[in-house]
Amino acid sequence: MPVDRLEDKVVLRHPKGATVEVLYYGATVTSWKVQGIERLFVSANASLDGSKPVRGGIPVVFPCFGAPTHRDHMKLPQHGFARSEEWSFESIVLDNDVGVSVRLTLSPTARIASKFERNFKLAYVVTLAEHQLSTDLHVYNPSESSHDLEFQALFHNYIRAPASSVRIKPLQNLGYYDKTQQTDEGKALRRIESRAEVDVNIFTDSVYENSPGDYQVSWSGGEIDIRTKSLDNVVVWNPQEGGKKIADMEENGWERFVCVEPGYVRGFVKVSPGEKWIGQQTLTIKT
Ligand code: TA6
Repeated sequence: MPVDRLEDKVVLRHPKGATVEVLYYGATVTSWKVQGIERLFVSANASLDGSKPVRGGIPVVFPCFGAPTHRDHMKLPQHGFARSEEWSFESIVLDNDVGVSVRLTLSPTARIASKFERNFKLAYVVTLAEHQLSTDLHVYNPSESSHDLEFQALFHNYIRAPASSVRIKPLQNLGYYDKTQQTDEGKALRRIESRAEVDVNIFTDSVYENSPGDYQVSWSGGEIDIRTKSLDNVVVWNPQEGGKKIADMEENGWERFVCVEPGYVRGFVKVSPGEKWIGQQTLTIKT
């Protein structure tokens, strides 16, 4: 069966051997295997039972990135609610030799509405090809009033890779907010990226502006390329030893991943009633 619907997740299998697992909780992609090799990092201490967001895989960040700053988001936790709600399986979108694809959805529940009053409908399409994984987030504003839906969105990719040899490009000359350094007003320090290839050998938490949308993430022995649409920013994160303070991080887990997270997180996407927005990424195994 190319699509197995289990109690807590859906498993996609490509005829050429690749597999992907998507938890209904958070619509979190928790595994992506190509040629039998796991390409995503999930902490051995991650909770996969729906009690907290998954530490690893691809959590979906919506409608706020980090602590809320928009007046519509003020009651929400860090990174919003999408990663900690139960999504519904809607349909198999594609099932052929090229790709296998499913669509999950999330609409307001009483619990969400108690913290986020705007109407919305989210659809998440996960597509597995022989060497590729695509995730598309569709955000609809079904509101019948005149309220715009204003949000941020991001794919929090935990790429399995030896952090000490990871290099990310092209980010040179981009402006970025360095969240590891604060200004006197307590804001992230704005810098210009001077490096042709960015590493994560020290604690890194950088939010790039006006980023090119396509990235190469390489390390000794591997490379994953990321192509995106409608995502103006990319975040590069690795906590290094600070990862010891993250309760669900496995021992020295930060040595085994880099987060490269395409998103729209500087300012807000605004979707008018009846309109929709789609943010997309495709991860391709190069080596
Ligand atoms: O995307 C980077 C980031 O926002 C970091 O600042 C870091 O805290 C990380 O996400 C993890 O956040 P989480 O809420 O999952 O612990």
